[in-house]
Amino acid sequence: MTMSLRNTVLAALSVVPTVHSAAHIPSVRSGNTAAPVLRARADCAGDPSCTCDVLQEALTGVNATVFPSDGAKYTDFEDENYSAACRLPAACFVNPKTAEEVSTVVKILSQQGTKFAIRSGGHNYIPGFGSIDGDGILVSLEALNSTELSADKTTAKIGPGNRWQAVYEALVPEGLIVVGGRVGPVGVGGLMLGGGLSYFATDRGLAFDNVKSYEIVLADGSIVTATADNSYSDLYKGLRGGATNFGIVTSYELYTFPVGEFYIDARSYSTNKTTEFLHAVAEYQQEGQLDSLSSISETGANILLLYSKPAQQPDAFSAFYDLGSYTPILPAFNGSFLNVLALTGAQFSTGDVRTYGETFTHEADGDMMVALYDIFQEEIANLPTGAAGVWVPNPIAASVATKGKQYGGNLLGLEEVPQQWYEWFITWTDSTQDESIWNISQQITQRCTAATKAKGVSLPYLFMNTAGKAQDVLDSYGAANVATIRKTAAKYDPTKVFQNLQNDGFLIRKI
Ligand SMILES: Cc1cc2nc3c(=O)[nH]c(=O)nc-3n(C[C@H](O)[C@H](O)[C@H](O)COP(=O)(O)OP(=O)(O)OC[C@H]3O[C@@H](n4cnc5c(N)ncnc54)[C@H](O)[C@@H]3O)c2cc1C
Ligand SMILES: *[C@@H]1O[C@H](CO)[C@@H](O)[C@H](O)[C@H]1NC(C)=O
Ligand SMILES: *[C@@H]1O[C@H](CO)[C@@H](O)[C@H](O)[C@H]1NC(C)=O
Ligand SMILES: *[C@@H]1O[C@H](CO)[C@@H](O)[C@H](O)[C@H]1NC(C)=O
Ligand SMILES: *[C@@H]1O[C@H](CO)[C@@H](O)[C@H](O)[C@H]1NC(C)=O
Ligand SMILES: *[C@@H]1O[C@H](CO)[C@@H](O)[C@H](O)[C@H]1NC(C)=O
Ligand SMILES: CC(=O)N[C@H]1CO[C@H](CO)[C@@H](O)[C@@H]1O
Repeated sequence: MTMSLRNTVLAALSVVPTVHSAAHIPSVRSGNTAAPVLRARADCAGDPSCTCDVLQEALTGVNATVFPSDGAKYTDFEDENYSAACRLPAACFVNPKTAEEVSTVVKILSQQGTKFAIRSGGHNYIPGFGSIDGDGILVSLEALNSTELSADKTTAKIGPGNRWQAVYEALVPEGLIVVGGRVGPVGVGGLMLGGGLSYFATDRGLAFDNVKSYEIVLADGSIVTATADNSYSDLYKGLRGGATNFGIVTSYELYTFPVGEFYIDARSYSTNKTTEFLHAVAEYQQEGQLDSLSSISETGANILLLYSKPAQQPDAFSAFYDLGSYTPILPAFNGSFLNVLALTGAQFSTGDVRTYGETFTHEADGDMMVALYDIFQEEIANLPTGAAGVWVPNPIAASVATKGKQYGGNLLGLEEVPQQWYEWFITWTDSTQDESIWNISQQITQRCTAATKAKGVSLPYLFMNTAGKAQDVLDSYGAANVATIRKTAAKYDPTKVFQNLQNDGFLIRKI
């Protein structure tokens, strides 16, 4: 690249001011100041590797690094994604280390019209969401990994590139915690955008119901802070459902709360008890879950009974105690939240495993749960050799919807009833099986959804964090919420950078 190209790039970048002030009028409304400079830019004419060079030049001397496909660390970056089916060969990886560097990256991608994908923890299962192949660039946020407590310790600013493990390791020794993921290795960035299911949902709603402010880089490169009551309050509200439709979030400021010891009871029930077990889950939803200190989570036959105070067999879990024999994973104990993470994190290996799953929702109903499990068993009997299925009901209390409303409202359109958010997934290793597994997955969702509709217990909501590639997640929030997301996207991204250049995602362009 020539010196004049470098100067042109740097000049272009310095023209657009970065905006920190919360009270500032959104710069997108005062016209895109970058536009005149665009004509003088180096024109990559859609060639992503040329854009990689432009990024490299612009970021020389700052902290971010661009990893070209022949670079030493390229493979490390490619391999970050959880599902091996999502480890795609981007034209290059760029890892900005500050919000300013993210802004530089967004301006260049926008100016060059180059396709891109955004990745935080890489745990999304859908190829092309947090990954992109050679026709685009992956913006990898893992260096935005700080966790900073406010001076009065009532909030923590958490970078999207964190894994929850690091967040909790920073907060729990202070006697504090935030509403976040249940498993240590999972990323912050994507989980927070989809809502975020934690062990505290019954008591405190979803993770994003507990955000005080978002710092986000918009399409024109401006860096804005959105809160419930500043001039970006519409953007703040939009981010409680609208996910990747507005920009790249560079920090989540979450309310903290005190945390002490938990009663931790991890056990597994024999598969020949599945019918009784699923009825116990439904019974827990009607009674035990009303005790908002309790939560249960499952992965296949393993279940974690968690109570957010020291206890001895709390009544909330009596539906499970009544089931009789089980195999303890560990004898029940009182322990810290970091003990909980050590237990759950160990359940998820990565290696070369490909993973894909989908979701659907219905009102709590034990018989329905058994019928759905039977459908799943029938379908996974058709899986090709080497593939396996895991069935994960997530019992959601009515209070999750209520708390969301109390904490400022979100755009998910949740109904205030006890409900099941299913999460099920398939693991395999042979890439030639990808298509047949995606097909079987869609078949499972279709059959299960039809069964819940036939019984009149279907709910429209689809949980973004566990949804499949063809599922209409935004549509499931209802027409009024879709209209809000559409309007907010049009206001903050009038040139449609995140609609048209973003590789894939739950985007408003699709509906
Ligand atoms: C083992 C495992 C355990 C899980 N446990 C939970 C759980 O307890 N609770 C729960 O709610 N979910 C859970 N999930 C689901 C999880 O929330 C999603 O996989 C989520 O997408 C992970 O976020 P990420 O940052 O790792 O993903 P990524 O794949 O990096 O990102 C997901 C999506 O968000 C976009 N994105 C990411 N960061 C940003 C950003 N900063 N700005 C704009 N767009 C961005 C990406 O482009 C992509 O479309 C789990 C998943 C796995 C595999
Ligand atoms: C590089 O990172 C350091 C530490 O985070 C920061 O102080 C410095 O300002 C960054 N440099 C640039 C040019 O962004
Ligand atoms: C955070 O990111 C920086 C830069 O990539 C890295 O050096 C550091 O090890 C990371 N910290 C954690 C806790 O992962
Ligand atoms: C169920 O499985 C358990 C353990 O695998 C076994 O001990 C028990 O005999 C089985 N019960 C029936 C009725 O098959
Ligand atoms: C946890 O601590 C409580 C209160 O000290 C105690 O009553 C209970 O027996 C303990 N539970 C376990 C499993 O040790
Ligand atoms: C998957 O489904 C599509 C659409 O129905 C079909 O065209 C394709 O042949 C299927 N592929 C496999 C491997 O089953
Ligand atoms: C984050 C993660 O799971 N990374 C893994 C991706 O896959 C490679 C190759 O199998 C592993 O080495 C990484 O640990």
